[in-house]
Amino acid sequence: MASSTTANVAINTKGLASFHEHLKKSTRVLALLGAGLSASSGLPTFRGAGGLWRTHDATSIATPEAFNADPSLVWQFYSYRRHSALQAQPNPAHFALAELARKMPGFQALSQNVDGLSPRADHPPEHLQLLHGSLFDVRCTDRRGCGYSETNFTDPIVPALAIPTSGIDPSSDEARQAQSNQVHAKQQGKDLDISDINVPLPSVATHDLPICPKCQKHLLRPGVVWFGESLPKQVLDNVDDFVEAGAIDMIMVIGTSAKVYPAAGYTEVARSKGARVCVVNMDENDRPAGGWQEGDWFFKGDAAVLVPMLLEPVIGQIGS
Ligand code: BJW
Repeated sequence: MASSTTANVAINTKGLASFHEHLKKSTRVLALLGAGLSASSGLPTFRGAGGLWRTHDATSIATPEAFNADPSLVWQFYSYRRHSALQAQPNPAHFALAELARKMPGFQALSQNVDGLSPRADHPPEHLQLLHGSLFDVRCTDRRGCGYSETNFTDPIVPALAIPTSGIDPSSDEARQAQSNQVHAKQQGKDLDISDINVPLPSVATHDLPICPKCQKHLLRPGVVWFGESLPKQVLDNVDDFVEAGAIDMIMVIGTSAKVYPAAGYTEVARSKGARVCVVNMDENDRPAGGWQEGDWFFKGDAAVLVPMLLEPVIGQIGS
């Protein structure tokens, strides 16, 4: 079978042609998005290399139990993630999917990512379902009464959760240069990588963590979906409405290990509505939930390179 290679991708040209033919005929398409979509923006994935935060498996911190046991540690993890996400830029795959949403009214992206990069690529919100919430939503931990929630991009969200910096000798040339450029003292040092166990983690007292401004009693928590918690009802309803509205031509499964439910199960839901499956992943072992079927496509490589190429017949060439 004819194939060609470019940076970090192996392209099966016969598969690409048949994918393009199918895409051009498609009107109702789903995309299930995972952490691999943002990998080339510099954000780590959950599983495999990069899935460790200090000594902790990242998925073990993403639980209500971990937050209840050690809210300071969990908030430090999320403060680091908020800071990293704000430093990162959307990559060509985020922009390509956003453009597809503008060009194809029957396209819905179901994103497991909480990093805010799809919204920052101007992905139309009515075509983007944030299955696992957002790092930039926070809400009161009092589930019974308060009900407070807000969107919050402040970095750090409270001073105690600032990412520690290396600090610079104030008498150094670097510090003098920073002062003459009117750089704030806090910005003079380099961020320390507190995901590295060799970098000391400052201790943060519980009373210095974000407190709910409404009840002024309970802690705020990140507005993400942890294991054992329900996905946002409105988001689930929106996906159900799309699925119930008719046949689905295709689901693209991009940069996800497809191990977490109910998200992973949408591939089989789409198949039950007639969809063909296209997987974009660095790792051919990360199969779609339910396994491979005749007629599926698999494109191995970096989503940031492959997705714009795959969508080009509908979206044209996009700038980065
Ligand atoms: C690249 C690349 C590049 C790298 N280009 N590719 C049915 C069966 C069994 C269990 C359950 C079930 N239904 C529900 C459950 C329980 C549970 C669950 O799924 N457990 C599984 C582990 C088995 N699900 C839940 O608890 C969910 N809630 C729920 O169902 O409520 C009702 C209920 C409760 C209890 C019982 C029954 C029902 C909630 C799930 C919440 C998941 N939350 C997290 C954290 C979010 C907050 C945060 O970010 O901190 O979501 S966990 C984590 O995993 C995060 C991710 O969104 C999610 C998926 O990870 P993803 O995106 O796939 O990342 P990776 O790292 O796994 O994969 C990256 C991929 O990219 C790899 O394939 C790479 O090869 C690839 N890649 N670079 C292309 N450049």
